[in-house]
Amino acid sequence: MSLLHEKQVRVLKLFERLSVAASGEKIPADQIDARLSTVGELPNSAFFSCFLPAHLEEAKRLIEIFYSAKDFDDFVLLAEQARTFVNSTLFAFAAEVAILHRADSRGIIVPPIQEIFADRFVPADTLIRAFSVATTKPAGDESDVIIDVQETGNILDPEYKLAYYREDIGVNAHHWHWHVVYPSVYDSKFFGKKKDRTGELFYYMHQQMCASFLPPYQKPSLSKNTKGLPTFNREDELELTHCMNFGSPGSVKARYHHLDHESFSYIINANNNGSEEKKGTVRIFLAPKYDELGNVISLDEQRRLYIEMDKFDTDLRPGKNIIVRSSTDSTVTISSTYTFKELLHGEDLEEDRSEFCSCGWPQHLLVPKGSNKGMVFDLFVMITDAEKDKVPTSGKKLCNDALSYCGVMDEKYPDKRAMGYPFDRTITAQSHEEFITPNMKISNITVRFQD
Ligand SMILES: [Cu+2]
Repeated sequence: MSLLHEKQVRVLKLFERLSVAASGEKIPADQIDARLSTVGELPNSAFFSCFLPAHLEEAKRLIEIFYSAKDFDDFVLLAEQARTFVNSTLFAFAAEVAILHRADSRGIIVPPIQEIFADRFVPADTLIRAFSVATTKPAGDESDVIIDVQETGNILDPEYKLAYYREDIGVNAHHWHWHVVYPSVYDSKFFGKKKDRTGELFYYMHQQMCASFLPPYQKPSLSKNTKGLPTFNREDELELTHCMNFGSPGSVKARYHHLDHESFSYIINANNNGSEEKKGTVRIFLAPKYDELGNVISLDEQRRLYIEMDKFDTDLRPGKNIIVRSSTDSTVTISSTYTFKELLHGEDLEEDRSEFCSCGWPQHLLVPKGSNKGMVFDLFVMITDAEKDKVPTSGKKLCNDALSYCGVMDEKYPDKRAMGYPFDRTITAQSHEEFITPNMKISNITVRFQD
């Protein structure tokens, strides 16, 4: 086992069955490290919230205690003690921030929050059924237990229409992780490092999360439009045994569904009218074309609904260029996520992984749900001069997987333009024709949800 793998396994142990760690055996008070004397105020039964100043203050203290630990062993020692008496969510938050920011933890991947706190992502009745199946298995039966998550909610409740999105495990895990990468209690003086454009990124990432909702009622449909993009529900499984002890040697999993789409490619025809090769920044956005009554949404209103799909640089030869870009290469989505089990095996460990490597929008939610009849979207593409968009970089090729929502480690945000450009400002143009310049193009795409 490499040193990094060894560290990875020690970190995973800190999160194993964390929900119940604070209700286990107590360490005698006189044996608790004195540095931890200022934490442990919030009871484990309380809901930790980043919106409550007292909670945040305690989290900040714990982050700084963990970050100040003199070496990795010292950090693990402090964390092993803290997890037994600190509120478990507060602990997870502080420990993750410390791990993702400590130099001696570089390369370690924190386990997925949905496995750490599976009990917060899966309804209680599913967990109870899992218990009853796992504990009544015949002796010697080591097969996996898989329990279907029953849909909660009610179609008569209008809120239910958005449950697929608001309760999506990937969205919530992303949101948690983003706040670990950009903790609101981050004090650049204390950490000795500034993060670039965090306020703007905070606003932009959250605005994009909200814009991804997609009006559930949609009247008009162009049924003859063949340029359709199908979305559908895909089955997935969540391992529960790292959160709870089911008394069974095998896996115990909850089976659930989430929105997904087929991967696709953009094919963009671009003309370089100059006589020299140029670098262009391709910016791709998507927004609904009609409101719930079937009226075309005005451009200035629509601009707030545009979600960023991708942004990348490309070389443009003089004359005609055909740019082909796969949806899986998107710079808003994360390319790989790991389960607890994969991390235990030491999968994909790399010394130069940073907190930014594990941040990004879930790939399965890149495309909005659309509707059964087919919902029409405007797909907007713009190419700008990459020389003018460029920000100075160190040239180090670190993680830049989901740079649009997560930024790049130790570097400036990799685009000189405002986030969301060109939809970051009021648009006075009344029509697409008036708005569009030769470096832009809008096409219609129909997104059809297949039940
Ligand atoms: Cu948030």
